[in-house]
Amino acid sequence: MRHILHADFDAFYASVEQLDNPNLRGKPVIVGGSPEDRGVVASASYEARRFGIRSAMPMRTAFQRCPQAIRVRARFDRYGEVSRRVMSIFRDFTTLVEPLSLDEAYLDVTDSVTPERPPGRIGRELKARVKAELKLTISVGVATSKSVAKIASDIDKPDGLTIVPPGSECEFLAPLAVEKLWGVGPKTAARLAAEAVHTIGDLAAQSEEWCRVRFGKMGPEMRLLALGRDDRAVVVDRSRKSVSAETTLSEDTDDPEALYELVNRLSQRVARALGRRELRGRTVKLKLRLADFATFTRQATVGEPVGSADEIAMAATTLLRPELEP
Ligand code: DCP
Ligand code: MG
Ligand code: MG
Repeated sequence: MRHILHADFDAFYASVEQLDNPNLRGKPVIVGGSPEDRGVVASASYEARRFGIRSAMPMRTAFQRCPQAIRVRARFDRYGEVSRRVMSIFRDFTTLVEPLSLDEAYLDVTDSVTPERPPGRIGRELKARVKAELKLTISVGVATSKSVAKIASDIDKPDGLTIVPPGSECEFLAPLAVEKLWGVGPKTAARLAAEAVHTIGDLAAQSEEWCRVRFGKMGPEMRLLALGRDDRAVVVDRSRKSVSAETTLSEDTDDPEALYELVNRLSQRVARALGRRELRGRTVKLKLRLADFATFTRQATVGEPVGSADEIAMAATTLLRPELEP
């Protein structure tokens, strides 16, 4: 049996801003673009969430909900620095660390578990070290698989520690909304709801055949996750092969101008990340996700390795253009 932790910072960008500027502490803080530029919320402090402010919401809506909110511009370099420090704390606990994004990672702590040091205790130690060294809180889920650990870390935010003891996975998952499962987006959830499947328990109760008939190959996989079964290993980030930036729009758009502008912004982020590591890239890849969550990629290998925002944006725009044609 394996013991997996999933750790994720609480309100990551907003918490870093509150840490660096004491005037922001205890206040509704939003990190993101300006309302005039159709900016969206990247991260909202828990004080701001009380007003119903959420990630990916238009900044304008956020200020309607909470006019006294304080907006700060994102400082990606700073978040990257905090991220490197937290990952290095994680690596003190185990070499098996798989970062998922700047603010979260899976840790396989199986080999560190002893009768005196059960997995839940390791989770507690991890939270304490991050708090002591970085003055920031993480939420941690402790389980026997990645899927359950990730769901667990999210369930008691902020500053949560949720332990799912071996054998109790089904019981833990059963009452939760089916959207909590990896790969179940709004569209799949709506199709499930039409069949009166609302909770993970509802899905777990269906037969493999039932799932396959309705959802194809994905069906039985979804069912296994609903049963708390997930054999995916924690994969250590080997030498970095790519640098990426992505965002989710709060509202779907097919406006070419808005999309080109977005490509420019993301290209700037990629260029900054490359610059920090003194890297350039030979292949530029564009990932698009449509309203129905269908995701596809287009890529091109360029003659001369690119590093600047303009070079990257040029290549990415060339990939995007044919996709916008009717
Ligand atoms: N982020 C973003 N745009 C999004 C979602 C997230 O730019 N649509 C950025 C800002 C977040 C960071 O990624 O601070 C981490 O994302 P999380 O989903 O972990 O969200 P938070 O850490 O902000 O909040 P939570 O406490 O829910 O984890
Ligand atoms: Mg987070
Ligand atoms: Mg996260």
